[in-house]
Amino acid sequence: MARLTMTPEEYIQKYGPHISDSPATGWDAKPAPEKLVKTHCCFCGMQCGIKLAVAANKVVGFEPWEDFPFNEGRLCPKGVKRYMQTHHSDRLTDPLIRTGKGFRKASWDEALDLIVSKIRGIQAQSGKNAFSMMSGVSLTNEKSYLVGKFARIALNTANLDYNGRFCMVSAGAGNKKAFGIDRAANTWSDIPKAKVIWIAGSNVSECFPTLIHYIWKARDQGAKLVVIDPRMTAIARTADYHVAIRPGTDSALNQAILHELIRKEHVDRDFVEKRCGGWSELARSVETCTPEWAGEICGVNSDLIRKVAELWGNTKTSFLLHARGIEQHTKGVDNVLSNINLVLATGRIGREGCGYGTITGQGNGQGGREHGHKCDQLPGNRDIENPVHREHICKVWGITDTELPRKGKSAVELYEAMHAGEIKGMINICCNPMVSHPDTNFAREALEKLDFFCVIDFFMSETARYADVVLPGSLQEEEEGTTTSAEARVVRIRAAVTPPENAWTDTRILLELARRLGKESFFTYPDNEAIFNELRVASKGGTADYAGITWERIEKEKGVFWPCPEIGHPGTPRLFEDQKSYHPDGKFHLHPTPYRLSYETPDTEYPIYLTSGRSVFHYLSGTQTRRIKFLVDQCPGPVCEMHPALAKKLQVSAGQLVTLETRRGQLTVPIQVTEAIREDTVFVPYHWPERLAVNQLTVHALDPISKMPEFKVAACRIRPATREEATKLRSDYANLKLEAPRT
Ligand SMILES: Nc1nc2c(c(=O)[nH]1)N[C@H]1C(S)=C(S)[C@@H](COP(=O)(O)OP(=O)(O)OC[C@H]3O[C@@H](n4cnc5c(=O)[nH]c(N)nc54)[C@H](O)[C@@H]3O)O[C@H]1N2
Ligand SMILES: Nc1nc2c(c(=O)[nH]1)N[C@H]1C(S)=C(S)[C@@H](COP(=O)(O)OP(=O)(O)OC[C@H]3O[C@@H](n4cnc5c(=O)[nH]c(N)nc54)[C@H](O)[C@@H]3O)O[C@H]1N2
Ligand code: SF4
Ligand SMILES: [Mo]
Repeated sequence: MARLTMTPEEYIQKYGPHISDSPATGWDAKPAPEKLVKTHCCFCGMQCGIKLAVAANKVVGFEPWEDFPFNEGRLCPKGVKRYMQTHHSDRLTDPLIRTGKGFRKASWDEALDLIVSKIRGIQAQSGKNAFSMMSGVSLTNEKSYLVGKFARIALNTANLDYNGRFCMVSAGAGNKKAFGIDRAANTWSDIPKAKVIWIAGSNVSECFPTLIHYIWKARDQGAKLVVIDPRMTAIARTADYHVAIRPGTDSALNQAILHELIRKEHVDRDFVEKRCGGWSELARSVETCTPEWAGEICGVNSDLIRKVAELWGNTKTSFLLHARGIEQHTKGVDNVLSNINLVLATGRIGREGCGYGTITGQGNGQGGREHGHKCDQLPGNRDIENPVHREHICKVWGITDTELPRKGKSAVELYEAMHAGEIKGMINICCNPMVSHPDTNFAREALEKLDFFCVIDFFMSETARYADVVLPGSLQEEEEGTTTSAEARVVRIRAAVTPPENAWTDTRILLELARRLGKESFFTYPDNEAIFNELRVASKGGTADYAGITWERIEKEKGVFWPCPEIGHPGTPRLFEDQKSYHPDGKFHLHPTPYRLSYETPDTEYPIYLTSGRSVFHYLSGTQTRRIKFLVDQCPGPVCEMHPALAKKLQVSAGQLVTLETRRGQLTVPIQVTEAIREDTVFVPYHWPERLAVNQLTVHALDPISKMPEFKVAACRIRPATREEATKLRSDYANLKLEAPRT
């Protein structure tokens, strides 16, 4: 048993409120912790170090892990409350099988036998690819790799995709096009060394609270800050320049900025000519993109565009960050490339204080997008259609090329195929599409058409309610493994406790299913470390090369940055130090990004822009945070942020219930009147299910390259809610056991 760093009395004195703050329902945790387990927060891509306090096989609290180099003990509101989910009374503890009246408990044998017979039946009748799998990147690297191999070998289906399709794929595709590698180019420690910080489409303060410290450090040293967001977020309020852009127009803004950089001779000619490919075509593409032209499109003052271009052009060091605000569009890849063009045109990359990075969203959004979770990908970020890449993986897995499925359908395309009746079965692990899928009414119809649907989760998510079989899986803190943080640091996840009662680890479930599907010989791992060691071999030679990373090294070095091709290799905190990309020609590739409209823009019928995102108090589909009383008290349900001028025009006022309508559906919410948003745009956070889901309203149109859905732009109209809608809303809150909005 590990020794405590302080006595139980000191612990309770210092952290008492946390350990006595028991979950909304269920056990009252008072025991003094017996051990502290150094691991990482299960939520966002920051992967903050945390010490979980454990007593009697229960997580009873936490302590800050002050010597973990990224967050140095700092945590956000979700991080400090995360431990309260572990033994929540809502945990699923037995397999469940659907009956005419709901679910009944079943034995593992019965549930697994049923799943296997359904897989066999569907595949025999409709072909291998009629059975599909959806996965998620709250899963560790080991589980992500295992899911990829399980789908390809045990299910032998091409149709596997993951929830990063809603999150990181536009950034990934843009990064691969420009750099030949998909990760942030620098570690966060370069941020304080930069003199201009540029944040495009990220609500950093609410979504990556522990990253803010690095930005403050840069500010303390005189850095200027530019924020591009339709809303004046907390970070935008502190910026030197806030560009309150119209949703869906970032590529036009960036084209005009590039136009200005060229006109004012701020381009690093030597860098673009020697180190980049495609400069003259790119320069030509922005010849007519004046600030006036972009100002009209983006709904911002052309002088402001000139000022930010001047700031970006004049600095010697800089760090550009972006997140889903620019990526979740039908032109997400173009938006990403247009930001990268600004970095490359000024040659500020691969050096101290000269950085670029997309901020990875989910806990393992980085590692989980590298090791074969995606419909078009094999481990090591290899391409499933590339014969050389296929050969390497076939060798590692001991199969022939004909046994390895080819490229499958991406997440939304899977749902379209389910809706069309082509895909008839699915296993869903770690994804809650009934909240997070665009156009949830369409997603529901698709789920209802399945002949068989299985969900592996530790809570009865809104999606699990549509399942035929629900298997009780495990939380991050119940298995050994690794994740890869947003700065590409591979870190160790420690098992603090074992799954409660009759729940199994996710790994055990997948291995047992593989065995029952007759593929045991491909899945003989004595422990999770053996899975990681196979992942190392599978990734070797790929761009996401983990070959030199061991669990032991990670622990000793407090994380190792990939690529790390050999044991003796130090890892790669900063990419491109040799001023070369990972493309075979070693050049950075510039791409013109001609502006095009979003899939749906406001018109006379639906005149208002609707965009969506997050609140600091909830995580994604909310399954994990809507059960924690403190977080629910802080933020019980969605609100519609609206500018006072729009409220006046619509003759509605603060707190009033309104109904938002789009061509897909409607949503009744209270209004939050705020000047911190454009007059033509409303914003709704998306963490709630069913009739509280903003995704009833969104479009499922996709970026043609990344297949990312356009969460960030839809056209809506707004009117006061009717009496029936208000009553319905109150019953929705009652069903969710929440206090209804006071209106
Ligand atoms: N509290 C909390 N933190 C989280 C998460 C969570 O659910 N809750 N989720 C994690 C995950 S998976 C992710 S992906 C990240 C997301 O992190 P972010 O991308 O930072 O968060 P979002 O709220 O999705 O969107 C960011 C901003 O984009 C703006 N925006 C909307 N449309 C546009 C546009 O067209 N252009 C520009 N420039 N901006 C636009 C919105 O106003 C919003 O402020 O957060 C991670 N961290
Ligand atoms: N309108 C709108 N919609 C959006 C977005 C937006 O900005 N606007 N953002 C999109 C983004 S960026 C994202 S990332 C997606 C996320 O969308 P989802 O993937 O649906 O979100 P999660 O809440 O992470 O769902 C994970 C589910 O798996 C479970 N789970 C978590 N960890 C584990 C685990 O280790 N094992 C098992 N077995 N289960 C686990 C949770 O209980 C939960 O039910 O939402 C997208 N949807
Ligand atoms: S910033 Fe992200 S990783 Fe850190 S404590 Fe908050 S949710 Fe967890
Ligand atoms: Mo995400």
